[in-house]
Amino acid sequence: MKLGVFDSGIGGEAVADALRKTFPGAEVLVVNDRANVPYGGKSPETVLCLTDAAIQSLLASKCDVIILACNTATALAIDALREKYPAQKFIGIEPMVKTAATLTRGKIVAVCATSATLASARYKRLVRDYGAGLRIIEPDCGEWASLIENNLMNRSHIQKTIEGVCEQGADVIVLGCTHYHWIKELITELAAGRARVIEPSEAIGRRVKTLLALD
Ligand code: DGN
Repeated sequence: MKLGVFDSGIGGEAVADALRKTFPGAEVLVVNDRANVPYGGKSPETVLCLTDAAIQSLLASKCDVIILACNTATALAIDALREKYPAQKFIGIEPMVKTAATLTRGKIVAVCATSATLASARYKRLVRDYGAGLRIIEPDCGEWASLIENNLMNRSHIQKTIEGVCEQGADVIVLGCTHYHWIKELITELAAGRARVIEPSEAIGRRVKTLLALD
């Protein structure tokens, strides 16, 4: 089995690691677009164009499925890519609003994601379909992906944000950008005893199994 993983940068590596654990025998090809990362502040047209160009090697490698391990690219490009390449199976990654809704006790949830993801029609649909009755806090995480990509992120960059959402009562923090996997431990520590932190890496393996009917 051949799995293709795309992200603008190092967020995809976390998803690829999770897939390698779930499917030890699979060939996992990872592509990123370090020349153009971050995608979070780019227009929908640009994100589509860059993602389309970046996945060409995965398409040429005839992957059984291409995983857009990037919330931003999923939000802005997956529909158009599915239409353009109907023979190719795609899986996207979206902020786990549905899971958060089942986990929150206080009905207050924080979604940390890029501004492009938060502004997308796809995310708004997700909130409409699964976020009824929730108060969703969307803190400004605009610089996070770049800081993580450049290995410059530290506690001081996120402490205020995480304290802020916890003080507002959020008891679930959704990591809606795959880059944030790399600071999950720090966020978990800062939110300890107040909010749990969720991300989709393991759910992706389950989606691959379902899509390829492997169970
Ligand atoms: N890792 C990407 C995401 O999940 O949205 C985007 C990071 C970026 O390029 N800003």
